[in-house]
Amino acid sequence: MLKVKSHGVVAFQRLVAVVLLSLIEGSLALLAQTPPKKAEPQQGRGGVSTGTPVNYASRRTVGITDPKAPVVFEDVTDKTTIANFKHRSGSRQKDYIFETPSGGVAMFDFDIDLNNLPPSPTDAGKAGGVGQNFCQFRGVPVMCGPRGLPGEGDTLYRQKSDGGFEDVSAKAGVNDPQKYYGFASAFVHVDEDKLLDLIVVNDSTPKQLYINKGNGTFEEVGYPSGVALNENGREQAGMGLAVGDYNNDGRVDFHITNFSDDSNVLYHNDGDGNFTDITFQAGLGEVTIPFLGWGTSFFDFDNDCWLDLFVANGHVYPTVDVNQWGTSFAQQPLLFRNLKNGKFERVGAAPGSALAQAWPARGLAIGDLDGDGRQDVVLNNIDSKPAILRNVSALSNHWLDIRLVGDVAKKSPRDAIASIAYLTTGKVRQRQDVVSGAVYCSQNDMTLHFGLGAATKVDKLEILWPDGTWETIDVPVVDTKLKIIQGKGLSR
Ligand SMILES: [Ca+2]
Ligand SMILES: [Ca+2]
Ligand SMILES: [Ca+2]
Ligand SMILES: [Ca+2]
Repeated sequence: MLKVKSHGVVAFQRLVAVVLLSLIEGSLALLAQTPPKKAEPQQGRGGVSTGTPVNYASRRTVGITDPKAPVVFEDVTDKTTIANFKHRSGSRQKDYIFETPSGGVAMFDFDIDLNNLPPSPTDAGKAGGVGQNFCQFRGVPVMCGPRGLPGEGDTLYRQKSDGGFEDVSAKAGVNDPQKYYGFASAFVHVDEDKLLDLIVVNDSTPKQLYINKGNGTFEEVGYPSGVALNENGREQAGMGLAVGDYNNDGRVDFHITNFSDDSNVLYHNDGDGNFTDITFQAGLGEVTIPFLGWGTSFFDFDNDCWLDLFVANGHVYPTVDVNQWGTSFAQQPLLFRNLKNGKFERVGAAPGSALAQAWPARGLAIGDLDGDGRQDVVLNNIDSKPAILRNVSALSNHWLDIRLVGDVAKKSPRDAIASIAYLTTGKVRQRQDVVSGAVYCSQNDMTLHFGLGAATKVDKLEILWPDGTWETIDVPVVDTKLKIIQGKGLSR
């Protein structure tokens, strides 16, 4: 655990802990859709589908700046003790796929068995080496996987009354007998029946959406819901997962990151268990193609009541830096502003600002590190130190942070996971869910952050607690953080 200390011009007012999780994952990554007749590996045991090979004269994932852009984030890493932390994930040359997922970031306020390895690219061409049958990406030897490597099922543990746990995966119908290459997952309310549902994002295999039937079992609806594949009926690399209601229609949508030479994907929740891939209509398609995305989160960086989108990027193949494929190992992060009309636009990177820098990023966590009402960002970067991105954008809009505390006696967890807060200002009704997981191996601050735009008062704040009960709270002030205890209202 590393603490972020107050330092120089960075006036961090609160003690905030940033925990860097050095996790090596045990597993790797159309409208109503139908399963493909047969899953066909597109590149033998290597990589994921990546389109037609194209050579570029320059990188498209670093050094893209806009001199006219305002500075949104300032990299303050070296002003903190985080500067001394270095994450390391296996070899530089990345011979094996498990050297590439790296780890994540968790943010909260707290006052291999190496037998039977697949061929390694380093051994490629060596006489008698195990690398004689190495895997290729565009004709260049790379690590193998995930295709061709054994996957792993998923496990759901149910807590028993004696405090122990039992494995209910098969009984509940979430054990993933196909053994897809799972990356990100989240329990979240997909429909309005007050029962938590589950989405599992898998690498190079279909995504799974499990609807909670309320009797201890789930129904897997990935294909009929439209989230198993993209709009072209293709499996994608499925790394990170953002959950949030970006268009303020009261239903939670999904944004999922993918491989380079493929776009990330935005699924709009149409209701009644239907989702539509609207990535390109929303402006999130073309621009994301050169990037290999990992952690992603919806958050309102400019406090205008509409959720924006952050994406951490970085490639898995070091060899991309010595080939002219238009991509790079370290990549700029992407910030997209919500244009309030169903579309997003990439926020330009002011030269010298954090958005102009390139990192080999993986994990991502969002939270207000300095309590100034602007959401900050922490990236965990493979084989290097993390990056702390302080939000320094113009602070003209109002905001409200809400920390929910559930009542255990009413069978709501104390951390209030599964709660939903609905906040109304004027004609805009925003929704924020208390979610654990998603992003990518990381945990955002579970404080719910609402941008209020020009509003200086909250017209209505409704809380739907995990036990299914509603509570309406009078909000006396804005531009502050409030704690709400189930059944007891505001607390100091
Ligand atoms: Ca549900
Ligand atoms: Ca929505
Ligand atoms: Ca916004
Ligand atoms: Ca801040």
